[in-house]
Amino acid sequence: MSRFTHIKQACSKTLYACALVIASSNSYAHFQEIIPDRDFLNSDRQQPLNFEVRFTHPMTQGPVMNMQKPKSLSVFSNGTRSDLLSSLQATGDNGAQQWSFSYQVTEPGDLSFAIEPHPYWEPSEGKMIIHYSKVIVDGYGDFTGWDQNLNLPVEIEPLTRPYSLWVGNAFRGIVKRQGKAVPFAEVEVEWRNDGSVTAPTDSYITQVIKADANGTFSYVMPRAGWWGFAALMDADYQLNAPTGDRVPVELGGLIWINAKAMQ
Ligand SMILES: [Cu+2]
Repeated sequence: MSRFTHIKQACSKTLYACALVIASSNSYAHFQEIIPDRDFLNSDRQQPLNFEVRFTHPMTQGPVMNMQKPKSLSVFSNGTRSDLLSSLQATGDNGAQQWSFSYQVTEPGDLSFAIEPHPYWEPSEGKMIIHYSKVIVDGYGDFTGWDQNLNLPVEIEPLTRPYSLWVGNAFRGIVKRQGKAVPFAEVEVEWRNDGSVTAPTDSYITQVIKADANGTFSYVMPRAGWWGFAALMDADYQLNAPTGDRVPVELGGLIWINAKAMQ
């Protein structure tokens, strides 16, 4: 999945950047990012959480794909769901639209933020892509709710508490589709590169793992920062591409995990 060269039309930054990517990489993956400025809240005089939302290739730091306003954006906490769509602000330049939003937390309890983007047409792969993405924030050390399923069509259910992790910790999860574990599901992993690491070969850009017979996987995070885990599978339906053709659909269930250095 998503292992084909990006063609120029699909890259929306500059042609120069795309040409570099085409020349240097034919095996990097799309990831729907939803990244907060921190993964914990610990003081009662807390500033709002600020999120960046974009569709990109994290390990190669781009290109950024143009992203329509998402279909849904929600926060789940203490058994309730709140719609955050109206808080989204468009950012980014023309042709590479991104989004941001802020959220003021008012009570203790883990917060699960989830986004459903509109299907993205990827001409180089001949398919539409929908990545359901989530990230979980520790709300004042309450530690309840982090393992709740959000009933996304494809979802990674964390077996490891998905925040306050050290570098070298393993992240474990179960890949689920419509609430059921997916045996041997494919999971792609990328580090959200800050520019400090260059992959020695293209094969290092996206790590690829498979879940076991119970849909469970594990990955040890070797570096501080944000890690994206994307469980990928083909949808059992097709969609109309902008070309007018009926095309296959790639579904992704993503979770973002932050690891901190122990120092
Ligand atoms: Cu792309």
